[in-house]
Amino acid sequence: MPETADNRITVVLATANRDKVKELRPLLERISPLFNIVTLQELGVEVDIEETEETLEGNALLKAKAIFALLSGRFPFMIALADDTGLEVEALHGAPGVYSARFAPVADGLAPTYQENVRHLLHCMKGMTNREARFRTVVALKGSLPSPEGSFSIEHTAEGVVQGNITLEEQGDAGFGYDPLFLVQSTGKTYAEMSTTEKNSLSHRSLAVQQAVLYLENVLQQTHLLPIVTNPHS
Ligand code: ITT
Repeated sequence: MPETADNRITVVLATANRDKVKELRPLLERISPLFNIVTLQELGVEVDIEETEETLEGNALLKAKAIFALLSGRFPFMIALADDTGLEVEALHGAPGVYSARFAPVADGLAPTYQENVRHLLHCMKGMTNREARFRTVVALKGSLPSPEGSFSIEHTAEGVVQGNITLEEQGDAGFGYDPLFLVQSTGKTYAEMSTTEKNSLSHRSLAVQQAVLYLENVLQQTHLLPIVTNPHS
């Protein structure tokens, strides 16, 4: 079979967000014997993909497809893995949702900072007693894998959801984005009061990644690739 330098198939993390990468890496550790996980930064790629779809699924696929189209020529086989995440607040009818990165109003051409989005959310929810919310991640995979006959394509999405409540003020300074405002019902802590390991043990992102990993393992098993990939000498 065609091989990458170390015989593993390349998985490119199709995100420009380094905070996501910090969480994704340990979540993908389990498949690292099979796949070489690389970031856009490590590949020297700087790209701004405009998120033009109106759903997390749509934008996750859009990002995975764009990175696959850009980079698949560099590798015999590769998978682009994208993550689109939204915080959906019940009393705000699902906002900021797919617009979570662009929630606070800022001047044209600028992107709001995490802090500006957090303050804007607190402002929008002033006086609201219903503070129920959920974090939702859609992970999209777009790639080509080796098969005994040559290659085949994959395109898949997986979702992870966690229910919580929006706090009245920021709590904790770990994590990123809306983490200081998102209280996970089952723990009594915000994500920002958790270590990366603890957040990864229960987060929306980890649930989506687990589903995506299961899908990949199934595909490899069904196509009898698992032994080929794991044993480069076979
Ligand atoms: P990429 O598209 O390059 O992956 P992004 O930051 O634009 O990066 P999203 O559109 O998926 O990614 O994220 C929307 C925003 O939601 C993000 O900028 C954060 O403010 C917030 N966010 C995403 N995941 C989060 C998490 O686990 N905890 C807290 N906030 C998060």
